[in-house]
Amino acid sequence: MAQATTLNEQPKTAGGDEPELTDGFHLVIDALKLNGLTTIYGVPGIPITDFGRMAQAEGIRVLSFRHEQNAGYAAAIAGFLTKKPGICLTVSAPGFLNGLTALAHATTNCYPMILISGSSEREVVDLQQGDYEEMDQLAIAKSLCKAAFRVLHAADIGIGVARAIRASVSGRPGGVYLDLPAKLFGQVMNAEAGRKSLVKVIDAAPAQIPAPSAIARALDVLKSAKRPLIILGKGAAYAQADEAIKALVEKSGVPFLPMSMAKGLLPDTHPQCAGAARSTVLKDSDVVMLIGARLNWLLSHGKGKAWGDAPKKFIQIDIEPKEMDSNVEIVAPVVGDIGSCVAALLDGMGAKWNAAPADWTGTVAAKREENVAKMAPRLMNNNNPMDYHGALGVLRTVIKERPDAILVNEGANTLDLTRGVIDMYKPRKRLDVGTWGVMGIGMGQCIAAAVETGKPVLAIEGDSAFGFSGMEVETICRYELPVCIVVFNNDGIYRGTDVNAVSKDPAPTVFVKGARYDKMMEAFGGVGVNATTPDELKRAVNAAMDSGRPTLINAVLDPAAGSESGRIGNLNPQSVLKKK
Ligand code: ADP
Ligand code: TPW
Ligand code: MG
Repeated sequence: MAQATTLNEQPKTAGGDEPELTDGFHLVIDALKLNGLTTIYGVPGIPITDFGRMAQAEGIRVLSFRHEQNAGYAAAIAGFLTKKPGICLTVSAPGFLNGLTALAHATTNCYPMILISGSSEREVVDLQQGDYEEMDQLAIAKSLCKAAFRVLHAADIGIGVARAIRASVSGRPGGVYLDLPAKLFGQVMNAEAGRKSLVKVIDAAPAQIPAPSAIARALDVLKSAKRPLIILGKGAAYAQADEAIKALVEKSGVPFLPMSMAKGLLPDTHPQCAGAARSTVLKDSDVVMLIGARLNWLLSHGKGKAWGDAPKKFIQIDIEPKEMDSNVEIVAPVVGDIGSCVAALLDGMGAKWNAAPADWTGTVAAKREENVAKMAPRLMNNNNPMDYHGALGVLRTVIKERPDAILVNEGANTLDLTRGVIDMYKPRKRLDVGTWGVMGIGMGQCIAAAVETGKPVLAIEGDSAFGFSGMEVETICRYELPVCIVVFNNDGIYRGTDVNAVSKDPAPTVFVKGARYDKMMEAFGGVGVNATTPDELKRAVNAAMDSGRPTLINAVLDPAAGSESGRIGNLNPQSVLKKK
């Protein structure tokens, strides 16, 4: 253990001057800066209020939120977008707990993030003597993240921050908790010793090169396929191996299916994209190569009705060896980082690789054209009140004309239909609810997307989904971020039409009818618009995207337009007593 912690009695310098001192506050700031971590998302309070001020004074961008959960979601998606851990800073117990949901979310989604939380004094917490905001935070965080560390001595701050960074980004990325007790911030030590105690993390996420035998095995299986399919997941988007992935897909000629946040890795309009032929390719493929996608519930666990009866062989590329065989047998596991794996596969394919069989690619293309044609007229309707397709037809064009904009999306029908309708053209432009389908990521993602990329953001939000983080419109106005929020207001969760037949209370899924979410944005100086037709919506969104001013458009939708739970109503348990 380092001992330089308590030292108020520093050795005098040669000239007899006072030695230069530093403290816990500045060592944490310096450790973050040394590692290129220059943005913090958080909420101030004891014991980190001054820390935020000092960090700002030292050139760190500090984004102060209205609720820690939203700051945490911002940090999590910053990690996804940048491959560096997003930093969330919270106060003790309640602030920590508010941030913890986002830390667990980051871990579940494989986003690198560090939750830094102030905490009460160990001596008091461990004896449960009732300190201000007392809680054994480290113990609670442990089960919800990849790693959890506590620093007790200023001289260990450099090591603590380095360990947190490495743990979050190496291997499968995820959330890390760093516990900093209040007393640590005020600890003083010699500045030179402090500087020396800091660690610049070298090669934080080392390349993991796949075994040549694993590559050969995977290529043999792919070569044997009559009806191959490539599934791209958000791990592939995270890896930032965009050119190599495009080359692999195009050289192989294999149809590809992007998972939600992998959309745009290759454009959804690419001739090999099978997004609009999803059920056909899942059912009829014989070899499936997964690249940074898990066979979890989002892919029906790789079995059952969605995958049809024909036997399948799975090739899986993932950095996490334990992911293999998690749901079905993986005949060709390729363990390594996606950049290295895809490069090795491309190399192994050599100069003469036979593209995927033309009868299969032709079948997939025909199915896709058929489905696209079927949807086209629905997207052009100008109904009043609007339905989802009428509104999305307009927003689809907005993204087509602005492929650099970032799309944030949450809700049920609002999520499922937006994902299906809006084509993405560039990597990491679509951010959404992720693996848990969690509501509330919206405003945190908008803020981080604008801050980290400098690009305009369009958020398409269910009215329920928006409510989980709606207060952050003030944050968006305060930092003057180029965010346009469209609330699909159908008066409730899934639909606004439920009626409670037995009392005066409203049904559990409905909200105040005719609510005006646009007024929330106006309350903080942003632009609010009430749009009742696709034409009005189009004008308002274009104006917002052109001006970059914080805007909220209340898009009035037919309350009867949606369906229960969007596309996943089948996951609802059924009661035998349920009335018909
Ligand atoms: P989706 O929801 O898009 O299907 P998942 O979150 O289920 O995607 O899967 C992402 C997978 O990508 C995880 O299993 C994770 O281990 C993997 N992954 C993340 N980053 C990398 C990387 N750089 N190289 C290889 N695999 C990665
Ligand atoms: C943290 C459960 C899933 S979808 C949804 C809820 C509450 C809202 C759907 O209504 P919305 O969309 O947003 O208005 P639309 O278009 O269908 O009307 N709590 C959390 N996460 C989840 N997923 C839920 C609850 C849920
Ligand atoms: Mg709704």
